[in-house]
Amino acid sequence: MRSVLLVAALLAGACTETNPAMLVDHGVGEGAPAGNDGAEAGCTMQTFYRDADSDGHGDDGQTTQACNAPAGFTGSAGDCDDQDPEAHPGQKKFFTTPSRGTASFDYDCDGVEERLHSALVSCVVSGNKCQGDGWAGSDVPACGQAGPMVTCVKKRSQGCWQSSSEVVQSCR
Ligand SMILES: [Ca+2]
Ligand SMILES: [Ca+2]
Repeated sequence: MRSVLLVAALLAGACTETNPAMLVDHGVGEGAPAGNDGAEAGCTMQTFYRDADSDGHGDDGQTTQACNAPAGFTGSAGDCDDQDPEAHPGQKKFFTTPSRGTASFDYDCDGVEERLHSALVSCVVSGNKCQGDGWAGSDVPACGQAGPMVTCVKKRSQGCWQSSSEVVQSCR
């Protein structure tokens, strides 16, 4: 029973800290409620999401209601892999290995594994330049798969020339 009261008191304290109006309304003298109901009613309860990897985005499936974000929770939802801090909404970087928790390449949580390089090579002469780059062969490598990446280079003796090197496909 004592621990229950302590938790209630802590919750009431947390609420009044962020809502000074509560102190004016109920904290002084007459009419102040004996229990914590009045203080709790003054809080704006919000939904918070479990953020196990501390990347600032939480798991939509693990929520709690509170006045303020409890430790380990955040107000931002949409983390598609809450075991990998590199995977979260808004991620701009591309990766050559899958994420830790869900083993997905969808690091920006938009539901799609977006490839960094998605074109096959097509070297073309444009004016005095040889332009273009992409993958050699007939297939664009899948996420995490290696393939020959071609860069188009103009050489005086060979015209538009393809320089190839092995590259691993990055995705997000
Ligand atoms: Ca997270
Ligand atoms: Ca994505």
